[in-house]
Amino acid sequence: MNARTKDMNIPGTDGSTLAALNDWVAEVAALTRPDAIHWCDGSDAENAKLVAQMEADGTLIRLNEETHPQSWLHRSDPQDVARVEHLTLVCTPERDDAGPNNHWMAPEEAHAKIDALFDGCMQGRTLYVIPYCMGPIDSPLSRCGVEITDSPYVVANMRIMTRMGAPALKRIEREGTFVKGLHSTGELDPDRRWIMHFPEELTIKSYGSGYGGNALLGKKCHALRIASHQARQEGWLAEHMLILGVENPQGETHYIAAAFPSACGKTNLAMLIPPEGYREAGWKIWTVGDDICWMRPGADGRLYAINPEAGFFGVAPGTSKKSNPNALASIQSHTIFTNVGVTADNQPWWEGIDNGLQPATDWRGEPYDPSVRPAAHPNSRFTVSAKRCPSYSPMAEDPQGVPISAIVFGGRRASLVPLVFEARNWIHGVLVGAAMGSETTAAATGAVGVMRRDPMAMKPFCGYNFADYFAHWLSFDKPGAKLPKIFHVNWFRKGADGKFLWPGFGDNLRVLEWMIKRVEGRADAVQTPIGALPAVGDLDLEGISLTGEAREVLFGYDREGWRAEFEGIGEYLAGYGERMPESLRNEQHRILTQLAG
Ligand code: GTP
Ligand code: SPV
Ligand code: MN
Repeated sequence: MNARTKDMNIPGTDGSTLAALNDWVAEVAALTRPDAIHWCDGSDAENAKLVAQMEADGTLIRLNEETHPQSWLHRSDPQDVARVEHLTLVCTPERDDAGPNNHWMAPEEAHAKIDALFDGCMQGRTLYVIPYCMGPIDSPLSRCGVEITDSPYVVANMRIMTRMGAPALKRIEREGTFVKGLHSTGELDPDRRWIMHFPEELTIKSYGSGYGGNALLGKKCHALRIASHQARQEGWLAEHMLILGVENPQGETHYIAAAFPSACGKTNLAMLIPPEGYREAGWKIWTVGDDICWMRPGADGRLYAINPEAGFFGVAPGTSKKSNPNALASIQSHTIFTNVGVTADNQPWWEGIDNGLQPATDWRGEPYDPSVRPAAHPNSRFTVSAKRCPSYSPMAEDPQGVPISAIVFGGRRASLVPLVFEARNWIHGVLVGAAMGSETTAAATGAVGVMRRDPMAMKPFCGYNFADYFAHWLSFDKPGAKLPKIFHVNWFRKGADGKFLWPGFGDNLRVLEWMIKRVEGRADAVQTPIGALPAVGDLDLEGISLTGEAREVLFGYDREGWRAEFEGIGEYLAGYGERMPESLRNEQHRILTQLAG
């Protein structure tokens, strides 16, 4: 491949046929002053070399080769275990373009601040250039980027999570454009840490963290924050959604996209195993994606979706043979585990794995003592190729994407919100998404279990003002559009005893079946001001037993409670001022009036 040189010692030496890329690498090298530059080709040999090097220096610990072939444990810095929302910035020239939903800094100030940290930060390290493609390499919906990092752990993860290496570089050279992501782990000092986005410049700069969404820049930084900005300009949607295919006994498949906030059940729903009766009848679930969805209208007016990712960066705790057998099967080999515990014979272990084994060492590398800390960090993760998932859909590689029949919003709501309801039309559906609330989880630093508004599960990920984002969503409702129906679910409603009232996991298919029947016009519903709810008898509940309390609250709605909720929603929307689309405010007002009447 032309003049591309590997492991060269002279920063800035020509590595691509694209001048813009070479120039940028040279500029970054001049600033960060690495000892060497390596252009990643994504090959097995390259990966083996990097892994061996990380094993030698302790970055990766080899797990039990017999039970978990080609699998490794990484222990991150204990102060670097989750996304850091307070240090994540959207740097638009105008503050209002970032909106009240983002932390903001003026671009010039932001560049100066973070470039000072990058100055000389790669001395003694290797600078890796990672060309990657988000989405199938031959899809018109895909977009490319290049991440520069000094972390071999990031390289190994990006290789699983994206289409990384030579084919991506070829596409970048053909297209001539790419998202620039500059990352350094720096000193891993929380006081010297920033995750900055410059949407107008298609640029990301991340310093001081090696963890997940802070460091694997193709994921949340590119595929959501930067992509949401591009999607708005180009007429598509970049969303924090899983995509799954539901195949009925007649062999027809409906694709559903669902937005739940971090650690609220996307991976689990995407890999769902049907309950026994459904399995016997011939129902199947196909996993297209578990975290991010890019959608755009096709020639027939329907929305077509791709999963821009190639792997899963999934929450480990709670993953068991019972809760998510597809995930467990996926991570039997060729997996990187981050911050889980290990057994005495070096098998990965986490709370809720339920495999009869006991942890010996916790995620900090200390002897396990449940009175000190859990064995696995609550936000511990596995990184694995989507191709290892038994339910991975062949359609996930289709360059045209899959047609979406239903969009689902949902959060963790211990009270008020019923199991499922349907929006009456697109505008109402956008309001349902905009009004989403959820209790916070360990996926980000900060308090856990606090209710907050998380519109469309995009609070931490929308790269621009939410008011403009809702207007963009509304703009899809135009003549000729055949838009999906919109639903809201809540798998996390709790009873008076504090326990979940709905069995969840595989049994969530009972709810999906009702949605599909609604899409096909074959199921009943009860109309209420908040939307259309199934009556208890409208869902197939054979094989599960629900208490009287569960039947009442999962399928009912509390008018007084919802009235207060809608007052809160009104206040929330008003916080965006004049920019908030009038039709959305009208819709909120219309429903509030009905609830009050
Ligand atoms: P991110 O990767 O952070 O975006 O998370 P996610 O939305 O993919 O969440 P995931 O599927 O990993 O689930 C997070 C937690 O929710 C796990 O502990 C699951 O066991 C739990 N969970 C998932 N689905 C259900 C469900 O239907 N009911 C209940 N009660 N818990 C669930
Ligand atoms: C999330 O927090 O929503 C994740 C994990 O999917 S991270 O990649 O860290 O964003
Ligand atoms: Mn996520």
